[in-house]
Amino acid sequence: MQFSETSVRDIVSHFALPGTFKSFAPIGCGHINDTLCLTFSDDDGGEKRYILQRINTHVFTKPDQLMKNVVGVTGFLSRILRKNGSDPDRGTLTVFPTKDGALYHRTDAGDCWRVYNFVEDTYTLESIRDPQDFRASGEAFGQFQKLLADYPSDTLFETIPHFHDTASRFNDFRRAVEADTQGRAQAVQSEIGFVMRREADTHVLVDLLRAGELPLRVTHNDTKLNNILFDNKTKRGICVVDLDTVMPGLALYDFGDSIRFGASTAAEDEPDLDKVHFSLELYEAYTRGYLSAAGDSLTEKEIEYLPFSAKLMTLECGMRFLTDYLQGDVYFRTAYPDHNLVRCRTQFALVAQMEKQMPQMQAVTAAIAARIGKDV
Ligand code: ADP
Ligand code: GN1
Ligand code: MG
Repeated sequence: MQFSETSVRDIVSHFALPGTFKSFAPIGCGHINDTLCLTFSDDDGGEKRYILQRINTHVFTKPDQLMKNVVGVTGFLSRILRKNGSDPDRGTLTVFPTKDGALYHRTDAGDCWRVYNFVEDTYTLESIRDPQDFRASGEAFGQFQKLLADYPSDTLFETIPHFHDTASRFNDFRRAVEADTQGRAQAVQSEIGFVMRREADTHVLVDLLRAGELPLRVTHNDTKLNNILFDNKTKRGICVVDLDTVMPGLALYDFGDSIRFGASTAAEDEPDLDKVHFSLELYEAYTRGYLSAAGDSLTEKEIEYLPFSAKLMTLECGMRFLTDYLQGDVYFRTAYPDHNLVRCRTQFALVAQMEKQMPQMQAVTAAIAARIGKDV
C-alpha cells in the first residue's frame, strides 16, 4: 500500500508528538496492518523515530476495544519492567495518543491510525539462520507469557473471537469449500483433501480446554518470529510487538505458532517445496529457550502437547491460507494471485514432515522438560 506524503503529514498532525515531522518509510513484512516508520527532528538537531500504523479494521472491527487491550497490556508490562529495573521504553510498546487524547486517529475515510515508540537499536528477523536466534525468540515469548500470568484476563476484549479455535476454523474452511465463490476448489482438491483427512486433529486442543485439562492463559496468539525486536548488541529478544491478538488462549497456541514459522528452512511463501523442511534442530533450540523462560509455570499436560501444537498451528495456518484463497484473498495481504495457495502448500509440507518426525519431537521435548524437573 502506497501512502502520499500529504496524507501521512495530515495524519501525523493529529498526534501529540514532539519535534518536527521530516519523513516516513514503510517498514516490516506483516500480513495485516500497514506500518510506517516516521522520522522527526528535535530541537537539538537530533532525530527521533516513531511507528505509525494503520489498523486493519476489516480484520479488527472494534478498534476501540483493540486499543484498550493494547494500552492495558503495555501499561501492565511497563510497570513490571520498571519494578525489575528494566527500561520500559525498550521492553514494551508505548502508545502515543492524539492531541485530543484518543488512542488512535480516525480519518474522514474511516482509516484508523495509531502511533508507537520506535524501539531503536533493534532488528527483526524474517527467517532463522542461527539456532541461537531462535532460542532467544523462545526465551522472549516464554518471558512475555510469564510476565502476563497475573494480567486480569477478564478485562481483555476478544479482538478476534475463536481466533485459534481450530475446530471452528475447520468449519469456516468447509463452508468456503462448499460455497466455492471463486470457482477455485476444483483445482485444489489435493490441498482440500489434506485438510479433510485431518479433521480429528482440529478438535484436540479445544476439547482438552473444554474438559479443563489445559489452562486458559493470557497469550499473544501471533508469535511469528518477526513480532520480536532483537537487541543489536546482546542479540536477545527484548520487545514483543504486534499485540492486537493478545487475548485469553492456550500457551500451546503461542508455542506452536512460533515453531510453524521459525522452524522451517524456507520462507512461509517459498514456491519450491523442495526447499521447505521442518528442522528438528531449530525445534530443539526454540523449545530450550521457551521452556527455560516459561517451563516452570507450564503444566505437564501442556508440555506433553507442545510437539502436537506445532503441527496443529501449522495445519491451522495452512487451512486459513487455503480458506482465504477459496474466498478470493480477502484477509491476508497478497502480492500475486496464487500467493495464499503457495503459502498453504508450504504449511502442509511442514505438517507432513512434522507428522513423520513426531516421535523425535516428543523425545527432544521430554529431554528438555526433564532438565527443568517436568516429567512428560
Ligand atoms: P503486522 O500486524 O502487520 O504484522 P507489526 O506490528 O508486526 O505489523 O509491525 C510490522 C513490523 O514493523 C515488525 O515486524 C517490525 O519489523 C516493525 N516494528 C513494529 N513495531 C515496531 C517498533 N515499535 N519499533 C521498531 N520496529 C517495529
Ligand atoms: C498474520 O500480522 P502478522 O503478519 O504478524 C496473522 C496470523 C498468521 C500470520 C501468518 C491477526 O500475522 O494469525 O499466523 O499472518 N494475523 C492475524 O503469517 O490474522
Ligand atoms: Mg507482525
